Amino acid sequence: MADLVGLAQAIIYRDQAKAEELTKQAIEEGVAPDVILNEGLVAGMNVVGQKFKANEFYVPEVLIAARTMQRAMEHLRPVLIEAGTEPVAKVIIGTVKGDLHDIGKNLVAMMLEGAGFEIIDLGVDVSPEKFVASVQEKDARIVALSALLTTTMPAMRDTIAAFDSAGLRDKIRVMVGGAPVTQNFADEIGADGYAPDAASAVDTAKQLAGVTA
Ligand code: B1M
Repeated sequence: MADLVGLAQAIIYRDQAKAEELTKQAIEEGVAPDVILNEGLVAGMNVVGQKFKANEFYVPEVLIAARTMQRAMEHLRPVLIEAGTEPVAKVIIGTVKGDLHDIGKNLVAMMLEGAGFEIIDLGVDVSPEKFVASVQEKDARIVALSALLTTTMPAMRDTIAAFDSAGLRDKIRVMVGGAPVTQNFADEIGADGYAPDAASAVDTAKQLAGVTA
């Protein structure tokens, strides 16, 4: 019988082989893919996020848990697509222009994917023009900007200004984060949301998507 509690545990304890095995088993038994996603994988990642916030897990544990989930997702993704399960929302994420740091941004992307968001990752050193083009092309609702350098924080403001100039500002919600970024800075540049860490980024993205966190 499908073991979704065991699947969640496999994510929390970062047991990749078990996570893949239980995901395949649940698919073979005909469990609905959104149930496998929400009651197995996302439930596990939620606990990982809580443990990260409580300083019970650190960056390596979260990264490995997220990778475990991604391996399980490789089996589930085709079934989800076939079933037409809608993602929570589409998120375009990137580290802003001039900034090459991506460890935190990748962690945020993985946690968001773990929470059911569809992620379009533009990478690092992303210009305002590239963010604008991606929003136009992908029709995403949320844009997530990361910066690790005080010298690249102004690029967040420039990116929001570029959305304004392109007439896109009302169509999207912009969230910002990264070690030097604060709620005050987010307010100052007119961002819609801020999160201090990857687990809180999930709560912020859910709020921006209109989903109860
Ligand atoms: Co650089 N670097 N670095 N660096 N680097 C810092 C950031 C620095 C604080 C080190 C220091 O001087 N003490 C300093 C910045 C100082 C400042 O601006 N005030 C610095 C500097 C100066 C530089 C260079 C200029 C060094 C040089 O060349 N002279 C250079 C700049 C290159 C560039 O970007 N143009 C540089 C280069 C590099 C490496 C390439 C060597 C490497 C990056 C590798 C990579 O990312 N692939 C690197 C690293 C690793 C660091 C440190 C050591 C670690 C950063 C990190 O990955 N942390 C960092 C010092 C430090 O933090 N101790 C440092 C772990 C990561 C999980 O945390 O990224 O904060 P973090 O992400 C967190 C939160 O911030 C949040 O969630 C994450 C998880 O909880 N978060 C978001 C992040 N994005 C978010 C987005 C959200 C929400 C939350 O919503 C959208």
